[in-house]
Amino acid sequence: MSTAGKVIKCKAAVLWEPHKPFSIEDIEVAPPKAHEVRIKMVATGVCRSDDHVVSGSMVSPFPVIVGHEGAGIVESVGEGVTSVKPGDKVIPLFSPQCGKCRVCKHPESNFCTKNDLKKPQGTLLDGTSRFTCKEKPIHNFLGTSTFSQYTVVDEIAVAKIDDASPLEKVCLIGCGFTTGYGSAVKVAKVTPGSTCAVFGLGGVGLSVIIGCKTAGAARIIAVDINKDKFAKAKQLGATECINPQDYNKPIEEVLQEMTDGGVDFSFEVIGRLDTMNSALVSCHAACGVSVIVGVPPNAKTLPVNPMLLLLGRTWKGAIFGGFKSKDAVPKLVADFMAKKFPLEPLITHVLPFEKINEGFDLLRAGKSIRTVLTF
Ligand code: COD
Ligand code: ZN
Ligand code: ZN
Repeated sequence: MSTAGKVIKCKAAVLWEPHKPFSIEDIEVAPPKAHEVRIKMVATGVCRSDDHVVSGSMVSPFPVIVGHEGAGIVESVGEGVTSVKPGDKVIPLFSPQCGKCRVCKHPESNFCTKNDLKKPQGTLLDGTSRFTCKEKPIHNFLGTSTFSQYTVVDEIAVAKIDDASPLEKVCLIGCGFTTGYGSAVKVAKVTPGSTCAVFGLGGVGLSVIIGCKTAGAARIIAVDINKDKFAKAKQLGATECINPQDYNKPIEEVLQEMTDGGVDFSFEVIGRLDTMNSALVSCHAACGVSVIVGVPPNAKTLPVNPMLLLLGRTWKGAIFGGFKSKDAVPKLVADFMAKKFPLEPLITHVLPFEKINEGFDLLRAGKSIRTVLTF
């Protein structure tokens, strides 16, 4: 029997307040309104930003259903939806693409003004949410809320992908993989034969390495204080791995000496101010490009000597790997299907959705690269 147009009762992981575990609840999901899409989730990754909501370091209205790295199948669509139809495989987009705002019309930029990331309202574009639980409205998260058996998203925040794609893998294209990979191929525009340094070898840093390798970098120097991360980094394309704790001088000096004055491209994928500075200084003073990928601590700033930029360095950053999401996600899935890059090495754990708290324990203990929850 079709569920279109009806309220769907299902399970979701609700966060009632910060610092508490996820609570699996029976919720109601209202039908999609005009220009909205209701999705049956099939798989979702566990990303650090979801945990930032739990810990309170990312501001979001409560109660909330988080999760933003998912993949699923369209259950029904609201009036006026043309880009997807029931039965389509899709990836929700936490960074949407309205196609009409100044940013969407800019040839290079991607951070659409219709995002719910900069000043989170916890709603869809119309200012409301489709979730209720125990008669209370439950907030959305980044317009995606993938920790639910069903979710509703705006049409500008969903991309149709290849019918044959394995959703329990390509869900990573919804956040972590794309953030890292795009930082190399789209934001830095890594060139063939170049030398790169990647600071931080979590799931996002490893995805930067995949991007550098795909772009044809000749040397990829992986930097981490945890040497247990080196084996996987090498497997994915790192040519050298270094631990700053093994040297009695700053790591930027080590990198400058190793690379005739500095690397061509450096990436900070940790989210620390000191390593953002090290990454900047380790790229060549006249022709280096340094990309900030990690999110810095709330409201913290970094003093910078302008001379670091005056000689010709470029310092930049981007959300979602600089990709215009609705255009790029189907292409990235097609590239994965064509074996242009792997996702499997990033997935260390697969758990049933009900074990979501276990997935977050693995993340907090540093035991997982990516955990995928399946519905
Ligand atoms: N020097 C070198 N390495 C270090 C240091 C240090 N001082 N401190 C920590 N590290 C290493 C750790 O050992 C670890 O291996 C790595 O850095 C960090 O890895 P993870 O697993 O903690 O992190 P990731 O890869 O999952 O993600 C980290 C980001 C910083 C990139 C994270 O903030 C993020 O996901 N940013 C995405 C930005 C974004 O677009 N957000 C919007 C939606 S998510
Ligand atoms: Zn994320
Ligand atoms: Zn836009």
